[in-house]
Amino acid sequence: MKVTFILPAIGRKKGEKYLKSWLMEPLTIAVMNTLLPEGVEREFYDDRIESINYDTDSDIVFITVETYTAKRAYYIAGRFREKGKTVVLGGYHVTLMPQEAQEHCDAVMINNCGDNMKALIKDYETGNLKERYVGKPCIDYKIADRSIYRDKQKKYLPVSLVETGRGCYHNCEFCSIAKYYDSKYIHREVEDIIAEMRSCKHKLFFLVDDSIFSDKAFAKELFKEIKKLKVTWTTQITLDIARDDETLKLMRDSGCSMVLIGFESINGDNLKQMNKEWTQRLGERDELIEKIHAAGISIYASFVFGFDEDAEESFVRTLEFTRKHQFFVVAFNHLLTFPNTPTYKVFAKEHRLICDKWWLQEGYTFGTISFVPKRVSADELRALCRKYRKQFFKFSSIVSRGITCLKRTRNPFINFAYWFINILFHFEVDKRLGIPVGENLE
Ligand code: B12
Ligand code: SF4
Repeated sequence: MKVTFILPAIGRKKGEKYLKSWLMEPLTIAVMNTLLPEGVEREFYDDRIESINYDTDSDIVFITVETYTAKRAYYIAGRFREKGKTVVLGGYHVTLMPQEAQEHCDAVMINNCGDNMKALIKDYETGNLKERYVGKPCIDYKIADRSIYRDKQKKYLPVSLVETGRGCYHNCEFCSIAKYYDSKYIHREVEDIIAEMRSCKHKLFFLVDDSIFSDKAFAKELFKEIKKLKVTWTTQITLDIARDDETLKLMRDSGCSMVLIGFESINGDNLKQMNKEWTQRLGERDELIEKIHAAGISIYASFVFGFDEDAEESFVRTLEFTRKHQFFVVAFNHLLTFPNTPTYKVFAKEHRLICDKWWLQEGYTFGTISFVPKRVSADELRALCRKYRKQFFKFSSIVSRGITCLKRTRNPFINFAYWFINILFHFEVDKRLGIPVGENLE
């Protein structure tokens, strides 16, 4: 019995390499590898960096699907099915759109794998494969087995990805995580996380949780243990962490040097529209940011444009805000109508979707707006995102923020990361835009 794992790529511009900042180790594959029963032979193709062998002698092909990779995933699934292989699809997009995915494979797995991985293998071996396996939020492994991509590790960015929990207890309307995990949060055992971190090659960690602070007691215990490892790490948090001085200190002392915060918008009405107005109740936003910075932790600030109040002045004000706080790095993304989220449903009801299934649309490119914004046109929104990214990542801005960041943290890893990431993003502003989704990958 042999299985093949596939991580599909988003797409590539003709003659160009895959976007460097997207090339992180595929933790999803390591976790699925861990959940396979013993005795099953396995192999892995990473579509971002290598060609897929469609003539493999595997019995089952497991493909992980995100919304941006759905078109490519369905193409790969089709090629394997032509060769008579059994194809199983799973992941975020499949959980959001199981009906659609089912048309392209023999079985779908919805939500987390859990025991379903073993059940599916058994069903296949006994000729009883079901069309649908439905899991529930769970984390059921001790240490993710990365041996499946050890031979490719050099091609990934030198960061180890580890998950400490899954889900988030907030319910922002545009968010796939809120929908996937039904606004619930679960976490792993601290001793498993620490053992996994010890086993990782790179001592710079990205803890991939969406909200590591969802269970305060757990977070505090974890930070105390991470401190003993003497590593540097980063994660995604919500601003409420800054209200808890003790946790903030524990975080800093354990090696946390940068956090990604999804501010999304600085406009109160927009925050209300996305059900994230709770961030306004936390207290003075500027003060909370200052507290995080004063603790020696840098901020990767993420903003989303395209909500109903957004026009050019939102970009101007947001740029001023990012300059005032001299953020480590920012993302100026446009709103994405991810399938089956409340945002998607509202836009569909208001007949504002330019294309229902933009992720499968012929000729769709990364950065294309898939809905009709209220105060600007779709093309203007796209152009504004580009214009203000360019402003933030121009060299004079990189140098001035770099000096501030140098003063904030003495950590050499983070100082190196600052220059590396900002210069990379400077060049990637235009590289990202227009990547044809699902194209130029053979
Ligand atoms: C790390 C990460 C990244 C890394 C790269 C990760 C990588 N693949 O190399 C970086 C920072 C580069 C990145 C970039 C992007 N990301 Co990202 N990322 C994540 C993050 C935080 C963790 C992913 C992870 O490793 N999870 C841990 C694994 C173990 O969990 P899992 O993937 O859910 O897998 C479990 C199940 O889903 C299931 N499963 C998954 N696949 C399959 C397949 C089969 C066959 C089966 C049976 C089961 C199964 O089994 C697993 C174990 O239970 C997630 C959010 C999150 N917390 O998961 C977002 C997330 C996946 N990213 C997202 C997005 C949108 C992006 C970008 C498009 C952002 C952008 N605008 O540039 C890019 C696209 C990059 C690309 N695909 O090439 C979205 C996807 C939403 C969606 N509907 O598809 C997510 C969910 C974030 C969010 N808040 O919405 N990302
Ligand atoms: S806080 Fe972040 S992860 Fe949680 S629901 Fe909102 S956008 Fe999603």
